[in-house]
Amino acid sequence: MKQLKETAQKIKSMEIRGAGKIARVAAAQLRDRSTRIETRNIEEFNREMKQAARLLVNTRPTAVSLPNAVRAVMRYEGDSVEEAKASIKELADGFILNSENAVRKIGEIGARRVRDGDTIMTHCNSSAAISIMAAAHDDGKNIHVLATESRPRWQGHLTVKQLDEKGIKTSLIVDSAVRYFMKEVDLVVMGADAVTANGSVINKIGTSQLALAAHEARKNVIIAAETYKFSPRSLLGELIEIEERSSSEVLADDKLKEFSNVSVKNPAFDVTPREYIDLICTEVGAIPPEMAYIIIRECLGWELGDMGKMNI
Ligand code: RI2
Repeated sequence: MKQLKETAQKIKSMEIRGAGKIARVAAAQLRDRSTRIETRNIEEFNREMKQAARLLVNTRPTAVSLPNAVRAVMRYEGDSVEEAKASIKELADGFILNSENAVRKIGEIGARRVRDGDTIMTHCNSSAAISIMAAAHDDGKNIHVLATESRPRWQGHLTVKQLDEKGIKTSLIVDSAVRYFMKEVDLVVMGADAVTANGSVINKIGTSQLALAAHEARKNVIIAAETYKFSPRSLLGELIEIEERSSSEVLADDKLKEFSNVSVKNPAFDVTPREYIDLICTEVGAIPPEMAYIIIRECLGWELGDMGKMNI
């Protein structure tokens, strides 16, 4: 359990981060955990696996990719521990491979919406969004990216580093400059932590005001999201929980202590209504947000039936 707990802690602290990445890491952790469970009793094995699954799911509440990945692996079958382990390995490896392919495919599909000479604005650090920009660049399109810092965790620094390594011209801007620069923008490309049945997108805090500024300026907003970021539970009326992170990410504890009447609010995500989104680019195609329901039914249908049973 030690390794799993350590990884769970890294996901919590965001040493391991990004909705797709934490999903792949969780799948791999469940697979690795299963190999280390020594019992030959299937009931005991199942209990241990459930405990591991719960630990991973409880690390971060917003990114739906995480419970979706865990459930994808926890669908394993087997009457014996040996069979169960083989099934877990197949499901986990399959999920990871599909996920990597999905990010690549999203790049191919999304790049078709990028024109030569476009200025693209992005927010936070999304591997799916970067896949689109990288594919457009590889296609020989000359693009310029405006990347927000994405406070308080500065994921924008990762974005500019990754784009720089690919040879893409990028400007780092402060989060509050998005409307100032919107007139220069041709296209906004961002990632997602969750997509609900009604087509709303939950992504890094600041996404909704960026989308609002783009909408006002009549600029297209593309969300890059693998299908496993869509929320089957939203179909049952469940709301996506917005993670509230530590105040120390915004203001150091000793500074905060100097005040008597000040608190810090630090929601990590916000909700962008579908009206501000033109397209959600998934690995199975670029869809209008109104079609989110279809993705949930077609690609995650199994999950609905399993939800009660899994109990995680
Ligand atoms: P990919 C991140 O969350 C960002 O909000 C980003 O847009 C989203 O996950 C998707 O990232 P955080 O872990 O899966 O930084 O596209 O809180 O990499």
